[in-house]
Amino acid sequence: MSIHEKYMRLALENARAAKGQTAPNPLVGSVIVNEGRIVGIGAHLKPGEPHAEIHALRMAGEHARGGTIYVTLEPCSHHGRTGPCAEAVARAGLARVVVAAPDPNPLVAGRGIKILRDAGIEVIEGVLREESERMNEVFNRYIVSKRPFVTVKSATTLDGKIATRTSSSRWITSAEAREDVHRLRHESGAILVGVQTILHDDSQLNTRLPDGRNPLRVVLDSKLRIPEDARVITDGEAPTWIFTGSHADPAKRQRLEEAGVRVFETTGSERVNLEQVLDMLGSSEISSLLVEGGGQVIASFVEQGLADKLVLYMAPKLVGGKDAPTFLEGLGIADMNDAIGLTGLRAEPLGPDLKFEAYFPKG
Ligand code: AOF
Ligand code: ZN
Repeated sequence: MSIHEKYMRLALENARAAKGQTAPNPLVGSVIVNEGRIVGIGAHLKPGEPHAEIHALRMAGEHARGGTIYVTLEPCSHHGRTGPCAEAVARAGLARVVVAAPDPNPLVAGRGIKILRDAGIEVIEGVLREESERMNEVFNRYIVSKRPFVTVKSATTLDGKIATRTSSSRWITSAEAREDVHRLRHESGAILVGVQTILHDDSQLNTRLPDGRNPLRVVLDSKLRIPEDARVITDGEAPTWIFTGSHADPAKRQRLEEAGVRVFETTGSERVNLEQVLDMLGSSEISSLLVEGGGQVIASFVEQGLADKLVLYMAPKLVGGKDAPTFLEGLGIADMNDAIGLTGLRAEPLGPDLKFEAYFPKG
């Protein structure tokens, strides 16, 4: 491992430590090294608070002068909630800046690097770039599209079933896999299901982890069939938003709103318009959305090219049955040559189960 990779790895580790608390901002870490000694370390912890480089510069003080700063993301050039880091780095008299990935934020996008080079500072780009980009897959999608990064999550048997032929589904996967799901919820800005899932399971859609934070709960319910005593309405664990189509009962809508739920009517169709849902979430700075089902809702996201990533837990169990459901319903693909090709497939054991992660083709 090169010396640059060694320090960049430390910066990445620091950045990652804040996973789940920086949204909609990226995860960013920074390390300052002078004459072979680490003189400053920083991470971005929360929107509105200083960027990683600023924490590291403050720690380094005068020891920054003449040193090298490692940053996992191109230093910013804009006046946002905080000042431009590229200028702060230049002022502190650093000799060299090592950057992992460029900042795709249209307000930055290369301008940070330019400020540094114009100030006569040596800039080395691309050290552990892929790792930084993967760490910020959510931010990278949100900051250019202003829509959340959409992760579809499901849990199946080894023959791909999400329930038996009689709809029995509890529990398919192990406690280890279920804990991982709660970590995913903790890291997500919002969690989304169709009303069918609420009718079937009365799901709470909360994070059951010590110190876990609950995502915003979103229910797609074109005709407002949700029971008024559903737990997502009465338990007060987290805000709940319901999206309907254009044919929802106004009296029921009013009662739900009086119970503290926000109800949004999407337009153009009796069905819920998913693009409008994503736009609304994005405009509320929700940068990541976890779609947990059911099979029809997942199929709608996939068919419309709105899913970014699949997370699938598979248990070494078989239930069989041609009527036992899978996580992807809808009409389905007719010709195998048209199958949806996922990329970047990774698998990891979780207790007795396997966790798969893969990416949908870019829509
Ligand atoms: C960095 N280092 O640690 C972070 C950066 O609203 P602000 O002022 O916090 O700006 C947020 C934007 O700044 C964010 O969208 C991204 O482009 C950049 N975030 N940049 O150099 C950091 N968090
Ligand atoms: Zn900055």
